[in-house]
Amino acid sequence: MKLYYSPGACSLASHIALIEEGIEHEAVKVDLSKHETEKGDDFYAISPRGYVPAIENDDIGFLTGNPAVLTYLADRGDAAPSGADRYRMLEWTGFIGTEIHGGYHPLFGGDSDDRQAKAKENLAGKYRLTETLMDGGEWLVGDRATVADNYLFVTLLWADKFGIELPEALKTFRARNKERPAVKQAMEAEGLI
Ligand SMILES: N[C@@H](CCC(=O)N[C@@H](CS)C(=O)NCC(=O)O)C(=O)O
Repeated sequence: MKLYYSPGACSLASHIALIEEGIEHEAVKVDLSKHETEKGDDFYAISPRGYVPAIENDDIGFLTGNPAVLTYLADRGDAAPSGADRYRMLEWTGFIGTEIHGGYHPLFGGDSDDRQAKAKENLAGKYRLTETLMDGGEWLVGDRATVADNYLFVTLLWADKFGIELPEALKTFRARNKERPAVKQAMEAEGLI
């Protein structure tokens, strides 16, 4: 399987899943400022949407979009919960993608100071809500990490970078995730640690 990624971008969540599930893969680095792969190929020609993560595999062809890619990867291994928890995992990936990841756009896009300050406030509120919904649990769904945790974790690395106020439980969650072997390996592979 091929994974198109950019170091520290949301594609890190998929990278963690690939490693954790033991899925053989080739990670292809994309420079998002130029939309070019490390070999100099035009990324828009590979993926018209121009986003990472994107994966390529015989059974699925080309697939993009965090919720779809993460669920596909979870299903390829044994990390996808079943029953009600599967829908909870999808509920979280949707929430993280739209409410949290989407909330970073003014910060990534270098909007005005005022809009960035509002974005930070908004994100702090979403993280407080996340803490409340986690209700003291260690993971978002059930009693082990799922791909939704990978995605939340990646956004918490961004929170650090942009100085977003975080509840203690999410700081602990971030530290706990940093200790997962697959997280360490993926971060190393992306040159983040
Ligand atoms: N809706 C997409 C968004 C993914 C996304 O925003 N990826 C960022 C990196 S975290 C990206 O590739 N940005 C490149 C661009 O905006 O052209 C998804 O869920 O996968």
